[in-house]
Amino acid sequence: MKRIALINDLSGFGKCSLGAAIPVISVMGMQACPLPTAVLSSQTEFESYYCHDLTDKMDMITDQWGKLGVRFDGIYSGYLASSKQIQHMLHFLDCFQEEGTLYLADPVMGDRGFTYDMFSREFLDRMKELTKRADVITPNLTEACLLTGVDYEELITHRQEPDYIERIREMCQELRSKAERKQTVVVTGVIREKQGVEYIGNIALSDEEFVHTENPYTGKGFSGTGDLFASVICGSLVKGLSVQEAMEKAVCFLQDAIEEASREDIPAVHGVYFEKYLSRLL
Ligand code: PXL
Repeated sequence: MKRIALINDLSGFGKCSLGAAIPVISVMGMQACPLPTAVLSSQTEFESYYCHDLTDKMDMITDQWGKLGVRFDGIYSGYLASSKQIQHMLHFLDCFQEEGTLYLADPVMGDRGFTYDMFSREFLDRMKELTKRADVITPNLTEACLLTGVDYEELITHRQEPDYIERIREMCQELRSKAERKQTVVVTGVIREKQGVEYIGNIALSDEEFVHTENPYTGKGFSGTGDLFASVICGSLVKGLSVQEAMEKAVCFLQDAIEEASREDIPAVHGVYFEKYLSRLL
């Protein structure tokens, strides 16, 4: 059975991080091996939350896994709570990243033009280092801007222009050119307007493929959708699907879950009804 290491936090509410990645990887028929970076009462966009940081436990778990002699077909890193945790993640890669291991780094740092609580200049520099080592990165548009130094607010003023997607493709190409390996860049949450209607899409660029998917936008960004998306991409690529197939699978899984949560007016921080659609990943 294929095996994927999941380095991410465990949040009680928000349907994100390990709470999203474990069910997705499991239903796709692979072993999910969680390495929790922190345990939180809820994700950090709730008004108040408690965070139990596990930074100093990361190497202990990594080293015990090393002693077991286990190997991974995939490694997926998501939310990292500090620059120190990124250093521990680099140690994890030194131990487990080998030929044939697909490493997906989701550079979780912010969304909709805002940065999360853990963000700092130093965090960004370390995250740039980490993403260079990945086979696949899945930044949302905010994170892609941070990684390339593009001004998010300025970029989105071009939303209605015909070359908007081309601009983002160029950002993908710039990110790829910085990587240490042939990297696939998947930018999520690309919103644009066509004839007064808003669409949300994802753009992927690899050596062989350029993929752009798009669906009508409900106007609301829900917690955990980026994590669910990255989990499906990781699982699909480890299984050997193409980037196009992986993106289609992720969209087919998420679109209805998002639309349903939108219709029911669920508070965005609580996340979407993904559980009802897990069977689409079987
Ligand atoms: O979904 C990204 C994410 C993951 N983990 C934690 C978060 C967030 C986004 O806010 O706070 C703890």
